[in-house]
Amino acid sequence: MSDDQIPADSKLTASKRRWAAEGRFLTGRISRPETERLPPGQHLVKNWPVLDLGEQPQISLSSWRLDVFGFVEKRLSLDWAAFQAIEQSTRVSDIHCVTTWSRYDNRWEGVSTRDLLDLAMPTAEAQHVLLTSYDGYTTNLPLVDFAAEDAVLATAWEGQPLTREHGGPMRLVVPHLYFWKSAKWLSRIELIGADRAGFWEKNGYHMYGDPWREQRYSDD
Ligand SMILES: Nc1nc2c(c(=O)[nH]1)N[C@H]1C(S)=C(S)[C@@H](COP(=O)(O)O)O[C@H]1N2
Ligand SMILES: [Mo]
Repeated sequence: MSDDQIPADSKLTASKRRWAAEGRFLTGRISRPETERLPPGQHLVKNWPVLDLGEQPQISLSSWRLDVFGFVEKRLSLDWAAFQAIEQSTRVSDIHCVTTWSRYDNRWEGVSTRDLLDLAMPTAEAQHVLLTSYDGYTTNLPLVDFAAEDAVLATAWEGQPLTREHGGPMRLVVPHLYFWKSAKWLSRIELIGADRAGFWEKNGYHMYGDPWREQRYSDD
């Protein structure tokens, strides 16, 4: 959605203006010196490993939905056509998996998380995000990290539709956190106040997961 389609006095414009005034998502967290491109304890791979809980759900585009709810001014329940109608963005970023592999320069296409948030309009209470996927997987992260400039709800990788094994038809990509935060087969985005642990976070992984601080496990 471009700004010129929005009436000047709409709630959306007001909310965007409020975010800008608060500098809410301008954390500077994602810019790193080039010398720090490979985080500590990581090694580079050229392939793209598949990691998940073992069940890879098959979701037809006709039954696919994305629900956004919780602390938002406008709840969303988007079908595939509605999701495609949101402005599409391209982002190139690196993957860092907690199992120590990293993969550079992945080209993602889809909806930037900021464009989605512009539609849902988080309220002031919203501080964290709890994600739920079609395979039952859950994971959590702060709203400012979900809203990072290079975070994308990806439907394509390297110009091709995202394959089922990598989370197609749509997965989250939040490149500045370990890849377990990037939920595959994403179905529900809940805006919450206090942080709540997801699947791996309940099983010993770190609540935040910053690769440059090696926040792999909860006691790191
Ligand atoms: N829905 C869902 N998303 C998930 C997972 C999962 O099991 N289910 N695994 C996570 C983990 S631990 C990693 S490392 C990445 C792996 O993504 P990939 O298989 O595309 O490399 O997906 C993350 N997202
Ligand atoms: Mo992982």
